[in-house]
Amino acid sequence: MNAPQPHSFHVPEVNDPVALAAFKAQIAPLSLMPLWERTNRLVPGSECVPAVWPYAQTRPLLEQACGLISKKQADRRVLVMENPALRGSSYITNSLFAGLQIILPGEVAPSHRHTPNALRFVVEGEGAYTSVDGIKIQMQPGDFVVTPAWAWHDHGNLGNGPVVWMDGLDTPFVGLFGAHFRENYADDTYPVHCSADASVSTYGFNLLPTQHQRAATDGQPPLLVYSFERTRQALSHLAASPDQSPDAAQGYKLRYANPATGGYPFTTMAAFMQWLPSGFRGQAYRSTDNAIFNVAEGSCRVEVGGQTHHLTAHDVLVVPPWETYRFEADSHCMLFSFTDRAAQVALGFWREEYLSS
Ligand code: GTQ
Ligand code: FE2
Repeated sequence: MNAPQPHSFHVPEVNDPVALAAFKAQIAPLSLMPLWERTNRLVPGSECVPAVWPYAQTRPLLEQACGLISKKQADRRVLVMENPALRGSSYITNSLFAGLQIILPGEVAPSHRHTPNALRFVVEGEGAYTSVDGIKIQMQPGDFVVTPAWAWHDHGNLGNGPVVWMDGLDTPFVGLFGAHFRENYADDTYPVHCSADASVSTYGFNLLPTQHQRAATDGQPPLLVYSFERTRQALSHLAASPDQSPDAAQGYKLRYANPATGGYPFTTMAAFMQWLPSGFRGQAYRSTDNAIFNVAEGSCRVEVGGQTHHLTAHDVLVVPPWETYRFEADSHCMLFSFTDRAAQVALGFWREEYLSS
């Protein structure tokens, strides 16, 4: 008896472009296409480009908008920072939304809720608050504020001057999944049932209520505000400790953590504060993060996309995924940033690389 012949059948080498084109046309009406004719890119990076929004440019425009539309009319008086390669999308990268919001004394941004997660980084001004599911949070410059998905939120300004903050949302994720829900609250403001900083006094001290263990670990971040004061203290202690050296590319860098899990404050977004010491010359670096930076204090230079940008306080920089960039600081610089790293890590996609320059 003969042993079975594993390769006994004949696969012809064919390359008949006319027949292939006819085949493609034949299957097209059935919503089918040949994978071998795929044209989209299969390399890291996106069509997004690096870009800077200098605060010296955006600040007067925010003020101009105040004279053109009321908070009530606008709902949220926000200048959306659109990536120059994504005009019309309202997104700063393929995965993130970023805007600058201004609120005048006495104004209220009416309460609503939506499935996208939101974060605020306070840029300028005193006296604003945001109320998140009835917890009233005072907003100080440099504070990082968390508005979890589906939490009711309204904003107000009880101070004497305008308040500006940067909004970061994961709206494109919700769009990708077709899961964007949104509703307005019946009144302008949701009833406040907690005094200021209730989330901080409960969750801000390495203590967790045992009864709330499940709620605190089911993904919703329990801590809603990370003060600039304490972040700055933690960073300066880190920088001063003898057993810590700065990261070659990022300087001294802290990640904002969900105190109940140690993980990211959102399922999608990560947030960071970093300090570039005076004279810092960073190593070239790239990662798959879609990253948005906001200069909290000081100034620095960034080399990205073949250009050098000088950044000063409150300037916004977007670095697209897998784009090489390099920081330098002559005097010190404090940089806030948020990225889509939480989602990328959870999904197993995130990568980084330090490059020799
Ligand atoms: O403040 O609730 O920039 O819902 C975009 C969507 C801000 C907000 C934005 C929003 C908000
Ligand atoms: Fe909102």
